Amino acid sequence: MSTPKRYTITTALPYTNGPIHIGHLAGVYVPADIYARYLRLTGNDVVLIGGSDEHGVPITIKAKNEGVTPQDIVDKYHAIIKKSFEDFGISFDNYSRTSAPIHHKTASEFFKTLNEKGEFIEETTEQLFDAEANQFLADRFVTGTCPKCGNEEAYGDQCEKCGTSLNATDLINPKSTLTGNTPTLKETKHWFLPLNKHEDFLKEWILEGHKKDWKPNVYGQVKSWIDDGLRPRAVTRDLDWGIPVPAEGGEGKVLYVWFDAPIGYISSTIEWAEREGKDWKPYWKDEDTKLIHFIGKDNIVFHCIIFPSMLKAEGSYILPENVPANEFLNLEGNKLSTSKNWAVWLPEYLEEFPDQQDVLRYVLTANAPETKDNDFTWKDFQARNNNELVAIFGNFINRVVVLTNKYYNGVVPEPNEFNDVDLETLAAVKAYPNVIASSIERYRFREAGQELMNLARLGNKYLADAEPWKVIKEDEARTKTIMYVALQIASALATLSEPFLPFTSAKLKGILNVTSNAVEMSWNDITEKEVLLPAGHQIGKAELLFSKIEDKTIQEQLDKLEASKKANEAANKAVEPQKDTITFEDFTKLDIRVGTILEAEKMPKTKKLLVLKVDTGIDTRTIVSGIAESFTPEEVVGKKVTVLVNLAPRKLRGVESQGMILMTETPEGKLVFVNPDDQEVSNGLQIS
Ligand code: B3M
Ligand code: ZN
Repeated sequence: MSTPKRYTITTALPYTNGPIHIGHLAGVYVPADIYARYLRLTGNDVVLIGGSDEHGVPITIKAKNEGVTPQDIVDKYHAIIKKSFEDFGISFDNYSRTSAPIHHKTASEFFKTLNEKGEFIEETTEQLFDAEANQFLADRFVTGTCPKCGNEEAYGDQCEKCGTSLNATDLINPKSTLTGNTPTLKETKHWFLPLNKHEDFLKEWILEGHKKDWKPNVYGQVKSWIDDGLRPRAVTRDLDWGIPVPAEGGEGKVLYVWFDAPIGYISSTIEWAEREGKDWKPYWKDEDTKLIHFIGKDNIVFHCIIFPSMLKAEGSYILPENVPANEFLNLEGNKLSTSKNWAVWLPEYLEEFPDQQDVLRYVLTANAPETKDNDFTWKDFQARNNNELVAIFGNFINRVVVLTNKYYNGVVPEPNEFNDVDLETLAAVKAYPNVIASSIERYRFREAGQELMNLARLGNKYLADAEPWKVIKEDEARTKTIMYVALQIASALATLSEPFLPFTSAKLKGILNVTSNAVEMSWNDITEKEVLLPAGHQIGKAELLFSKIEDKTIQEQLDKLEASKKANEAANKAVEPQKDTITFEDFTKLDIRVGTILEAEKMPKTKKLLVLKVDTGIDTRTIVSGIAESFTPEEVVGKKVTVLVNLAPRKLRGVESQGMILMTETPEGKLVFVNPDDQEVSNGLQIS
């Protein structure tokens, strides 16, 4: 196995304007965590860096909408996000935030260095301006049509549809997201990073240097941008939320969020090193260090073109060795969306599936969007849990532990002669660390996770074929050998599962009693050591590692999504257009009165009709109303209602209806009595 190295592993800094969901976990944090845990287990010097991205327009917009300060927003979500990462076992060495003083200092100094070196162009140009909001419009303050792909909802800094990075003035038909106004142009001064100046270096470094080892999706995107030609890019903004521009003429301006955020990786490393009494510099400046950025595909341009150009311009930093960006995860066939609440939020997941972090980690790894967008479905989640984690991994471990306790009081037996199957099995186990490692080192985490499951499969099959529960009746010596072999597999699983299923691994190590230094194993020991779990070693009692997920639980999740879908449809459903104008005389023809329902019963042999007795104030009369699918008779008795009393009587199923109760129907199809105080009744619903 390769000699130990130093690794700086960074993970995209999430915007602190909401909690995180399965898409974030699958695309960035689970793969980064698997990678970091694996590298630590194989003896490397690893720092896994994370933090919250607390600047930028989305945060100021959210604050504005909620009537609070941007600081309130970031404080709230930083705490929530940080906790989610801890809960899901993302093993950050440091999780910082870009509002931290160390970050402001690091980013300011970085800017000053580039400024002093003459790496920026200072230019006064006309930028989009919203006069009503008295605000320059960049980034998410402006939307318009993408000049590249025609997407009508592109933002001022990027089109999320085609991924192109844009300047706000590139947008066709720009609109302010603050007021909806069409912006005007106004002069303002900014600092620009001339990306064009770095084009040759980028071509040589990526297009020639990383053609083979970068993922095709990443390489392809980078190539198309470079081929299009790079242009200077503003790295400052006219905003009041962010890091003040540390230069003359920078008053009232801040650093562009995408300028400061990646420097956050450096600040977070410095914060960590200071706490640990280490020197941060080798992690960012030593040529032998491998810098790896884990990100989602929408961040490729920033990590492969802009940030490397900044690092190169500064001059003393290393460049990323690889940027294994993932594609997107969808949920039940639709794009994950915060605004549509089409997501599985991590805090909610944990409430509904307590202690089942590893199940989600496993499923997200098995379905990771590594080479193309991929779908998360609850049915697949259930199947992977029940058919793989429970039926294979959990079942194997449970059998081994239960039988060892039953036959040998939990003491690993002394093996007797190994037969061919035993020897082949033991040899196969020794091959797994390399097989899994090779997948992980090539950023193929899906494959790696499946190989781990294959090892459990091997164990499960070995036991099922060897049938120690039968053999014990006639051959005790053979049973000992079988159980010994099975215990070696269990022990390998305890170590090799750690990167993928850290909570399960810890539990399993506890059960096998291998947490003391004497027996604890590193990744490579599995291949190198003759014996993993020695005869005479005492293991603990069986505990369930995974439990079956029932259909009912899955249905609840599907129902929740269905409710989100309905709510969205309702929000999007246009109200009925207005009918033709009527005269006041027309209106006065209607005699509408307040009434009270006195009695109600179902019309026999119908689904929809209730026969009501209504006190109209004039009389008590019979009204047949089609509300039986929304109300039981008991529910409506005593209700005050609005009644059209002079509607010509008509017979329904032989009963004469003498008027009409006014109702409205919500977009979900539920009938509601007309009562404008009712929260279910929204403006524009027709009374009929
Ligand atoms: N906050 C964008 C995102 O969450 C951004 C990443 C910054 S990484 C330096 O997708
Ligand atoms: Zn586009």
